[in-house]
Amino acid sequence: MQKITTAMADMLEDELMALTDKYLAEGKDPGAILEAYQAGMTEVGKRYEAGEYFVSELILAGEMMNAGGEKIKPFLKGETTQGPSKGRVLIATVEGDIHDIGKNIAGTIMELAGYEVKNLGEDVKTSVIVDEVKSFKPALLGLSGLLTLAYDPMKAVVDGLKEAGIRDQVKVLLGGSQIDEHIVKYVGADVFANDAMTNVSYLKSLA
Ligand code: B12
Repeated sequence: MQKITTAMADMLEDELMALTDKYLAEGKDPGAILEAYQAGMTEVGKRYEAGEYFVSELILAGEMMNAGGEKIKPFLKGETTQGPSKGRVLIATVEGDIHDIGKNIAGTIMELAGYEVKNLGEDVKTSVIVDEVKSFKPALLGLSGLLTLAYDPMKAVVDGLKEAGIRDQVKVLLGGSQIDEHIVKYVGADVFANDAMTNVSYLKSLA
């Protein structure tokens, strides 16, 4: 798996795709492959912070992650049981933030675990999210954001739910690698997820 992480971090797209195909064909754990991709992404982020990579590399890294994710998705399917919907989940990346790769992965995993997932996309206006909660009536609202600037729009959504008198009708989960309990408290959310699986166990605990 280290080879996947290194290929991702070093931006070796052809090698990364070939390794992914090889490992999937060999029956290696698709979840572990996905985790190796993420570790590579973390390294890309570090190199960007260090001034070694630029936005063009971030874009390419995003494309590589999406391409790999598409290959891995069908294999993840075999791991989970699909049946009637266990509940509704609404997900969105909040206003001002266009990072959507992690949210989409989390959405796919919730779908595979049997939840009805509505994905509003990225850079979604606060009012649109609040209106969708009113009409779609999800059990869980997953707000994603990777930018520090995303915390205030997240808070605005929770405030909007309160103003609409529907805050107690939905659990609010914050997703993103930098989210912690302090941000949950600041935003007025219920829980956070730094990975794509925590939310599934949380959803199970709600039932
Ligand atoms: C790829 C990437 C991009 C791509 C995004 C492509 C896309 N379609 O998403 C592009 C190039 C567009 C981009 C743009 C920018 N980026 Co950027 N980007 C990244 C990078 C390298 C990886 C993010 C990623 O996809 N990770 C892989 C996924 C799988 O992980 P994840 O997002 O954390 O998601 C997991 C969990 O967090 C959780 N999760 C996430 N969401 C949700 C939702 C739910 C419901 C649940 C349950 C779970 C969950 O589960 C996921 C799966 O395990 C990060 C650095 C890093 N390593 O995180 C920087 C990073 C996030 N970017 C950063 C910056 C600064 C920017 C730009 C401002 C750059 C610029 N100067 O223009 C712009 C922002 C534009 C905007 N308005 O949003 C900074 C943010 C710093 C900060 N604290 O604010 C980072 C941290 C890089 C850095 N170290 O400086 N970026």
